[in-house]
Amino acid sequence: MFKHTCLTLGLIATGLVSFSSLADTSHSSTRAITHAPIGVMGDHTHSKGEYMMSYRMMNMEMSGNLQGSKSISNAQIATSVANPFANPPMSPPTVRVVPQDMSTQMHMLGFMYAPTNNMTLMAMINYVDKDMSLTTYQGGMGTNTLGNFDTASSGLADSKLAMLYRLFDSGKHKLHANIGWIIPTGSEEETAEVLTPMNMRMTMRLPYGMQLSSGSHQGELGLTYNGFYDQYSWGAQGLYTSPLNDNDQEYKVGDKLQMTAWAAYAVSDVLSTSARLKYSHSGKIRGMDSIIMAPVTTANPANYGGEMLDLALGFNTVVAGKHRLAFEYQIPLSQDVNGVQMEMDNMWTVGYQLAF
Ligand SMILES: [Cu+2]
Repeated sequence: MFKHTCLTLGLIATGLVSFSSLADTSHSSTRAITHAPIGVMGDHTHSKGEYMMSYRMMNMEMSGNLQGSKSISNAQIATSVANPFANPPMSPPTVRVVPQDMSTQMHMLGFMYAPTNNMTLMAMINYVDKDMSLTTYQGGMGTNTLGNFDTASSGLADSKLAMLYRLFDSGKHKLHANIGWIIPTGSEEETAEVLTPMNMRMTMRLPYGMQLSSGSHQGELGLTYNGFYDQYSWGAQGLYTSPLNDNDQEYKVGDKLQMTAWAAYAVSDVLSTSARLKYSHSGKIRGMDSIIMAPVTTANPANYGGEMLDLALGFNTVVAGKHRLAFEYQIPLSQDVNGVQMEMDNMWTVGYQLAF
């Protein structure tokens, strides 16, 4: 993991140096540094009458499992982690299916419009693609494995409408409020074929983490600060997201608090580099989907949420005066999950933005 991260960061740095020497003299009013790192949503407001389109792609890789903040092996999970749906001999006393790897890609299409100088409206549509590989242990006990299988889900995820309201703007310091509404436009009833401990192939509803949508309407409230001085910019954002209703399957995802702070340096007008810390805290799933009752860690609503601290490094560029391209690479510094959950390895976001 560490080797891979170093290699990737090295490649980014090499790319940065060659890019900055290529594109440093073009003059434009659009400076790369005026936007936050691309992983930050709702970071900036627009002036009256401005529009912006954006496309982001986010990729996240996970592998192995954590119990709290410590690694836990496959065999330990299969022999010691209780199955909350135990009903022997039909359903074993411990979890018998263990997640191995997961990758998530999210495509985000965004639109911004400012009807006044103080108010920017935002809409976002998301498409998500999830893949997970799992190992099934044989029968109700022991450490013999039956085999591996993959599950996948893809489609429209939750959408978002938001208003960014400017509270203060001196040019050097800017503060706005984020008020958002997340709309459950995706499905929370995705299914896939699984390999059971009894060596049967069955099509079942996928656990919560593999669904495309939370299924609930959610409210989001926050504050975003941006500061600018000379070749430097910095900022911070706090966002609190909470479901407003139980979904149709009678559960809701946990509340989520996200706090991030960043600093950026303008190598030139068209290139800036950034470093960012990101903290998030989210709660367990409340309630449950009575159709999701498999002997796998991800089927337990208590195995959701936790605390994470991440570090992200990135760059913003402006090409031909108005096309913004940006990249950010994120690794966890610490993870403390509720119950037993997969471990996040790394995440990256690439984005394109065009204002007109
Ligand atoms: Cu914008």
